[in-house]
Amino acid sequence: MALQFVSSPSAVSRETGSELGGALVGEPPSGAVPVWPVQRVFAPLLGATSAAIHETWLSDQPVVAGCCEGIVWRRTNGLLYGVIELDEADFAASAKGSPLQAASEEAYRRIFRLLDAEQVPHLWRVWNYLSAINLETDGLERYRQFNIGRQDAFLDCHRDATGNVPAACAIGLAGSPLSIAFMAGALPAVALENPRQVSAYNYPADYGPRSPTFSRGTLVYPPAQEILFISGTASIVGHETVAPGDVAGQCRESMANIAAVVAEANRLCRSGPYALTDLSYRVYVRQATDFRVIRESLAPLIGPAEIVYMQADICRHDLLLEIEAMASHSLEEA
Ligand code: 3EB
Repeated sequence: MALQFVSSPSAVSRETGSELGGALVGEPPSGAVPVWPVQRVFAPLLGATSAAIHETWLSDQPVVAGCCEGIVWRRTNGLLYGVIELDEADFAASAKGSPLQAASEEAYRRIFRLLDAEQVPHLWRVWNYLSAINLETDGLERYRQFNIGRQDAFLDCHRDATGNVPAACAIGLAGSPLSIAFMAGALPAVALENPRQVSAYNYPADYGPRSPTFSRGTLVYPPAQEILFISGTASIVGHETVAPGDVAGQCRESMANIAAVVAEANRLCRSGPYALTDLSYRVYVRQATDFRVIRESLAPLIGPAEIVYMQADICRHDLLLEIEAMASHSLEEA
């Protein structure tokens, strides 16, 4: 397969030239970090056999590297992976809302400028991390500040802020800078929504002055390949949190939502059907003490699939977990 996702407890020791980028999840490393774009997701792993996991996208196509306006990126034929980290303190003097709002808007503006310049205009998947995501400052929760900056950048850069929007997650990590990784492509994604949920870009104003700009999932098309990205998915039906305070109930609702997005993917995909048991999962757990219940609740629904669990904060205070997933199929050339 042209683009491959690999996960390993140790750093890829020597660069092979096929690395596009990835993430370093878990404890900060004591030694060297990879030279390719790596998103640092420093959060305690739960139930893992290693302190950290190196996740890497590998390509069998020639890879070109670049760095622009603080974005470290690599690209190959038809797709680009990049990472940007911004320090909110650098935006303290901004006239536009809070430092976080200004940093979020600036990060997305830079991403869109890069994608235009590199002619990979279609944002496929975005991984957003910020610190203290539920903290209210100046009367507005920080996640909601982030949503204002993100949506402003989409609108000002003449991007759709509804419908054709990327898959995403937005997660709180203690002590993290604003960190955004993204994958973009030359071909548009097929955006997926969930019939059980109001589209996030249509959430009512109860959840903040601006709606979040993401789809429930995307089908994306590297050459001869189809990848399914399922966005961060939580215990939300319609637009409301369900099963507050009930961690097993939130597991069931989250998986019912993922199953509904997979069903949409299977309606729209070009490859064969996707199944819950052949996705690879990342699960964000708000309270480490809920981990065992979550693992036991998910096991019968997911089977032996690859699952990485970590402690992190979810964007609504009443959500106890969030689950994201992905899978890849090769496409037969006609
Ligand atoms: C939700 O469904 C839960 O703001 O990018 C999930 C995935 C969530 C992505 C984002 C937020 C985001 O509203 C939260």
